[in-house]
Amino acid sequence: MTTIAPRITTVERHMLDLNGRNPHATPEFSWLMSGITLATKIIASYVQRAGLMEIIGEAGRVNVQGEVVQKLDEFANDTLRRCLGYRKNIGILVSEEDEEPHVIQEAESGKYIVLFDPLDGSSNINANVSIGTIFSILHRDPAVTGNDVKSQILQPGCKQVAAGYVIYGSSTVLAYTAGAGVHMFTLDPSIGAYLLAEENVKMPETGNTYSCNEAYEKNFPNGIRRYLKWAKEDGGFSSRYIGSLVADFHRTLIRGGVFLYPGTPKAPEGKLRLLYEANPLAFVAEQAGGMASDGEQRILDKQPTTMHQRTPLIIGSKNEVERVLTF
Ligand code: P6P
Repeated sequence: MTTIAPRITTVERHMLDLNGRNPHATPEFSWLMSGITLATKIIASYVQRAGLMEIIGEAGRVNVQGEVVQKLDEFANDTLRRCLGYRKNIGILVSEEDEEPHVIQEAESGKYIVLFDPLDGSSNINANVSIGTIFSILHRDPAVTGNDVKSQILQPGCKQVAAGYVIYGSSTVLAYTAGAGVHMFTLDPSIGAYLLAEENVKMPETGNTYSCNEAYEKNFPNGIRRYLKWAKEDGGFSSRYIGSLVADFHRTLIRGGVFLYPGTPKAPEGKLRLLYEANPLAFVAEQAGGMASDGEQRILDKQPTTMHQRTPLIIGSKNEVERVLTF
């Protein structure tokens, strides 16, 4: 019998296979996700060339056609809106870049809400540091009638149907969950396909790495300061901080440890956004066996009050997050 070579699983094939194992992974859901994969492939091609664009003088100036070349994060935002804006089953788009949501389908057909940070950490691009796209998918809440768009959007993270991120680094990696584990894909740019790299990714339960911007340490809550003192003096921890959320989270998912972006007296809610940064990464973290808290409660239990609200974030290995909370 001829042995068939191991199956090449694209992310679209993987989502269809999930059908049944996850009630949300329906073919129409896969159609929605293909809008995200298409957009992130386009963004990846531009991010990889960003340095070159700088060299050939296109970025941030008027190019030969006389068009002003968009900043990369504006480009990423427009690309996501274009790729998602015409998928009949998407009703509302929420972007970190846009103050107001985009209603693209009325309630009956557009049952999904897609929220995203199109290019988080883009300030790092000219330092050639990995940056990323973070996305979160909700169902329109059938209990909310009429055009009250904001209350459709303001659902706690535990209601997410799916979530994930793409990290544009030495390779472009997509990690997503639809509630049945976390699965990772690597983009093969030569064929333009995300190929399955790892299924059911598990975050190590412990990890002796802490990740935070220690420049603000003096302003952190006392419990966090006590934890950092323990980690350095007794825990034998090492510190890793890239300053790009997706990169710091991806490392934490793979190697374990804890990422912290606490509040300070000047910014009591911290810097990171709840709806399209903390919630999606918290969903991924929990599906990989990790944990995510704001220091008081589970991130996924937080009832949002405004679209762009911020939240303190402690996310990573279960045992490490629990240890932080004991302080
Ligand atoms: P700080 C990047 O600007 C970003 O939004 C996240 O990607 C990153 O985790 C954070 O800000 C870094 O903030 O205050 O340490 O420079």
